[in-house]
Amino acid sequence: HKHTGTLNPENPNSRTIQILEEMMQIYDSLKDQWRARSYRIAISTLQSSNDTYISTYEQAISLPGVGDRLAKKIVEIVSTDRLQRLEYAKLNPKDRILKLFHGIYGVGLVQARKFVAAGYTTLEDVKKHATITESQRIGIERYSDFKQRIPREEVAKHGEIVSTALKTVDEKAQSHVMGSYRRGAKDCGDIDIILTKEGAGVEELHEILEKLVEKLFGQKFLMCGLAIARHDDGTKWHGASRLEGEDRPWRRIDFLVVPGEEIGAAFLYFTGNDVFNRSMRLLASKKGMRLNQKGLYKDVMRGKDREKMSEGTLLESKDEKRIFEILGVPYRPPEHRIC
Ligand code: DCP
Ligand code: MG
Ligand code: MN
Repeated sequence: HKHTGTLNPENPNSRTIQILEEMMQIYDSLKDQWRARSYRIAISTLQSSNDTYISTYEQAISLPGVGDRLAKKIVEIVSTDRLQRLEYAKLNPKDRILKLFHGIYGVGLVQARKFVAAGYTTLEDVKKHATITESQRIGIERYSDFKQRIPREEVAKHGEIVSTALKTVDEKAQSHVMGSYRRGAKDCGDIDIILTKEGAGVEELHEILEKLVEKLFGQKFLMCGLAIARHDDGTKWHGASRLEGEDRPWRRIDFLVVPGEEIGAAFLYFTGNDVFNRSMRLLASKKGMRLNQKGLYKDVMRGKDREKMSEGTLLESKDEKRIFEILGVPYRPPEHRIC
């Protein structure tokens, strides 16, 4: 095979071409002639668009021989410099099994490695033979449900059901759908919801969460609880919810309980994405400040190994935009918070 992409670095699409060629060769070797052919056509189209850098979905889909799926792949390559599908195809069988196990709700990399080392190769093996928690068992039984992306419109419906139920628990409490939904994603991995109430402290909010969860179980909206973590910096509740209908998939839903005073910092944290959050925290620490899901602080005292000695003085926690301002960076709307 010719690697025209690497041979012609003049072409602004040479990186895209290179990755598409690798993918095409994999389809060739899998004897998937139909896919290999559509990749071949897309590659030759890109090779002849020598003067235009194809970087958006609209540009890609307008190329002859490029359909919806390939256009999305091109956008993925351009924006992340890689193609997940290709990386998966390049994994060896052992790593594929590791990835499968690591994808079980509540199973970390260490435990997934243990399952592989024990010789398990399927989810059934793990369910039958490994010692796992009740939540992990549900994670296996609902594996394919939890792996499916959730259409944006459905996330909105779950959000409305929660907010309606919440009003009956406490009419002053509020819920907000966060995560990838707030960033405008057209589908989401799970449903992230902040629960808050102006002026309420942690104890009151815990009570609200408890009543809300009970109510939503009663409505047969919540299907199971998976984890609850009570922290001083907000309680997290993990579970699964489902729209009405037996055959509907279970969706992963996360509640984060946030005191009204900390709503700005919590919005920033729970909107993400995670890489953007890391970059904001790094920026804060470079400026001698500290950012977490409760607020932005200055004068954080650190010991000799940079371990934290004190929280420092709170600069801002209520107003998301002010946090950007104090950090000296232009406000970024949620849709642009992807690194
Ligand atoms: N978060 C974070 N660091 C983590 C996990 C989460 O900063 N290790 C924050 C940023 C995320 C938000 O919490 O955007 C919600 O976490 P999710 O795992 O639900 O991620 P997203 O909602 O961003 O994406 P997805 O559509 O996959 O759920
Ligand atoms: Mg999410
Ligand atoms: Mn989540």
